[in-house]
Formats: sequence, structure tokens, C-alpha cells
Amino acid sequence: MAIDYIERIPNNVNLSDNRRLQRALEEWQPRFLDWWKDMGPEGFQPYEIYLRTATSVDAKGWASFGYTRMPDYRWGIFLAEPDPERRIHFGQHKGEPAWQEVPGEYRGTLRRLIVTQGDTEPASVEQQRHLGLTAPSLYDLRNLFQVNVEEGRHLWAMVYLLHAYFGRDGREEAESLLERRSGDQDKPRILGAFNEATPDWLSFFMFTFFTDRDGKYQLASLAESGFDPLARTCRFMLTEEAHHMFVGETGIARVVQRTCELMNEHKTADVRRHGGIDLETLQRYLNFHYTVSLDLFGSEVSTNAANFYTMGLKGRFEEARKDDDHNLMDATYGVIVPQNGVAVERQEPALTSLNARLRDDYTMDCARGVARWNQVIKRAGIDFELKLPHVGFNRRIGAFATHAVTPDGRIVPAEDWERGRKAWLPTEADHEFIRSLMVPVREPGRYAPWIAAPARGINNQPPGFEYVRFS
Ligand code: BYC
Ligand code: FE
Ligand code: FE
Repeated sequence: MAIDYIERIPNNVNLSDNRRLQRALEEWQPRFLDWWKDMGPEGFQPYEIYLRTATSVDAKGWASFGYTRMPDYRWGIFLAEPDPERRIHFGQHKGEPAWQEVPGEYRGTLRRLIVTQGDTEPASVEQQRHLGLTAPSLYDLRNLFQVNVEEGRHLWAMVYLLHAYFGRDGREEAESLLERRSGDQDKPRILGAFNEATPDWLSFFMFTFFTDRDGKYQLASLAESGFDPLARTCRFMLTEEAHHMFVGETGIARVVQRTCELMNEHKTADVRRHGGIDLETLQRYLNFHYTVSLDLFGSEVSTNAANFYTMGLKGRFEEARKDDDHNLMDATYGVIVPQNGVAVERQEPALTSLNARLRDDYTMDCARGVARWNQVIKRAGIDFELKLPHVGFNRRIGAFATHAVTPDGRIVPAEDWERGRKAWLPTEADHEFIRSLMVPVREPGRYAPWIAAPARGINNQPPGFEYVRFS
């Protein structure tokens, strides 16, 4: 279904057939724009950015690249194509036709899930709003803004569902999504990681690698939902998410590459003196971003998760491809938990372990990316491996939240952990050093000295391409 760009709100849901909904969203639109101007990328609203815009929801639809001022970006409502035959394929409603309306008994639960998802999207834009001022290149600057406008669109995706299916409560939630603020004492964003600062580009790349990847896994689970409009909107969001994770993975790979070049050139691991980011510091940033992202999966053993599944609201990652009864009444799952002072694997009912299982899928995906970074190190002939820390390390949520766990998985007295902290997590001095590297580079084709150039340009543009026009 083609996207209608003639309308004030681009969409592929025939919005003009529902005047009431259209009017309500047209009233929300200027408030979104006010929020974007206040809380979106600082200092770059007037400039033209080389951005992609969806023109249809199939693979070809991403071919559209062009210069756009961010406030003119065509945020809209895009759902993956409907499948009229679609059925709920897990939980107690398995086999029933997918819901086109919200089942009354699940209204509150479903709204909560949608609000939680929706809240992360503007939160990340708020977290990243100052980064444009210190971008290491025009290429990176453009990628930041691409991520930002798409997170803005993800907010639209959830706000559409709230307005279209949840009546007055939904409209109120849509307002609140513009009122909470990342890191604000009085009105914080809902989930922990979205109240942390993203003060520098190393944090940004780690965030898009680790935290956007939580987005991938959560969206994939919601894309299985029996509530069909949610499933379809999440399926399209996932196509946008892939680029965010690409930015993170290649961003870190380029930092690693530059670090290795400096190590070999100067025959030292201490590359800070030469303007690079040492591998130990990269490891500490990795430890932080990975573990705050693990917290986003909730408690590993959770009755909420069991209920979401049984109700048919939130499935497993690639639910359809799993070869079991899709009810999980009798199945078990091995969950890592602290027991008598050590981390052990314990069999738990599969239903209540769904958060742990999704988190484990996520960890395997993270490990593949880390292995690719290690390839860069290995190819440079350097003997060092980046590692994901143990799942119990540095946790605020779940079974390990009340335990002090080292990166290699030992449960230790709290004082020992505090003594180890500076070797494991970024220190104030690390932050200060990284901050000192953050000087903007705005000449086309040039890159800050702490990061290598990318292998190829966006949409195959040449190295000196002007991704952002300052005129
Ligand atoms: N911080 O049974 P529990 C993305 C709360 S990222 C604060 O342990 P449950 C993106 C929980 O709400 C994807 N609170 O967990 C990425 C519950 O509260 P109530 C975002 C937390 O409910 C980058 C209580 O603790 N999408 O898209 O099974 C850039 C006990 O809950 C946290 C979603 O999250 C936390 N970390 O699962 C832009 C999908 N963790 O009910 C965007 C929707 C838990 O006792 N959300 N709590 O008051 C969900 O599926 C679930 O809400 C969660 C939690 C997986 C988050
Ligand atoms: Fe998103
Ligand atoms: Fe994202």
C-alpha cells in the first residue's frame, strides 16, 4: 500500500476515512513539533540533512534519499501490509483470528505496553539532543539525525495506536508522552536506561548498539502480538531499527580500528596520549551500556511476562519459527540466578521465564557484534578481546539487583565490588577524557582523529559527500 504524502499526516492507514481520528492526530501534531523543536537536536533545525524517508512499506520504499530540514521531515503512520488470514499463534487464544480491535479485558495491559514502548522513543531523542554539536564528521552527524527523526516516527507509531484504539485514555497517554523528560527528577521517562545521559559519541554508538538492540527484541516480540495493528506497526518499525544498530556496530568498529592503528603506529596500548580511545576504556563503556540494557528486559522471572504471553499480547522472538506448543504450560527454561553465593542455572517454568529467554536471545545477538569488533583487533595483530560481562554484573533490575557480581560472574562482598568498580565501569576521568576528544569536524570527508572513516558512504555516496548543508 503506497504512503499518502498529500495528507498533512503521511499514512498508509486511510486516515482521511476517519475524520475524528484524523482531527485528533492533527491536533497532536503541532504539540509533537513543539516538543521536537524544544527537545530535538540542538542547533541544527535550520540546516538541510541528507535523510531517507519511507515512501512505501516494502523494501523498495527506502530508496528515497534527499535533503530535508528536520522540522519538515514527513513523520507519519506506516504499518506493514495486513494479512487478512492472520491468526493468533500463541497463548490461550491460539488459533483465533488476530484482533483488529482491543479486547476489553486486555485494554489496560495493552495500553501499558504501548505506552512503555512509546515512551522510550522520544526519550532517546532527548538523550541525544546535544550530540550534533560534537559530531566527528558530517557522515556521523547525518546518521545521528536519521536515527533521531526515526525515533520521532516511532513515537508517532505508538501515538497512532493510542488515539485510534484507546479512546480518551489513549489521547491522555499521548499527551503524557510529550510531557515526561529523560533524566527529569519530577517527570522521568519510564524505563531506567532512558534516564541515563548520552553525553558523548562513544556513549551514542554504545547506546545504538546495545539499547536500540533491546528495541529490536522488544519490537520483535510485540510484532507477534495478537493485536494486529500493534504487530503490523512493530514490523515496519523493525526495518528502521536495523539502521540504528548498524550505526552503533560500525561506529564502535571504526573506533576500534582507529585505536588499533594508533597502537601499532606508536607501539603502545596507551593511545590516549595519541588522541585515541584505549581498548580498556572501550571495555568499560561496553560493560555499562550492556548492563543497563539488560535491565530493560525486566526481571528474568516475571508473572507480567507470563501474562503478556498467555493473553496473546507479546510473543517470543521469532515465535512462529519455534517448534513447540506455543502455550508453554509444561515447559521449563534454564535461568541464571544467584543461589548460596554463586550464580547458577536453575530450571524455571518457561512461561514466567520469558524475559530471561528474550534477554538470552539478545545476548547472543550482542555477542555476534562483539565478535566482529574482535576480528578488527585480531586483524591488526593485537592480542586483546572485548567481552560481554556476566549477566549478573551491575544490575538494578531482576535477581542480581541485590548482589554484587564481578564481570566474570563471581558474587563478592559489596566493598570488594566498590573497589573493583573503577576497573569495570567508566570513571569520571574516563568521561572527562572522552569529552576532551569531542571536537566537531564539519569538513566533508574528514573524520575526528579518534575514529576511522566508514568503509562506504550512505546510499553509496562518495567520501567527500556533503551530508549536511550549513547554508
Ligand atoms: N526500568 O515483571 P517485571 C526501544 C518495572 S527499547 C524501570 O520485572 P516486565 C528503543 C515494570 O514496568 C524497547 N522499571 O518486568 C531503544 C514493572 O512495573 P509494575 C522498549 C522497570 O513487566 C533505543 C515492574 O518493574 N520497549 O524501543 O515483565 C532507542 C516489574 O516488572 C524496568 C519495551 O520495553 C526498568 N528497566 O517487563 C529508542 C516493550 N524493568 O508493573 C527506543 C514494552 C521492569 O510493577 N515493555 N520495570 O508497575 C515491556 O514489555 C515490559 O514493560 C518490560 C518489563 C519488558 C519493560
Ligand atoms: Fe525506536
Ligand atoms: Fe532505534
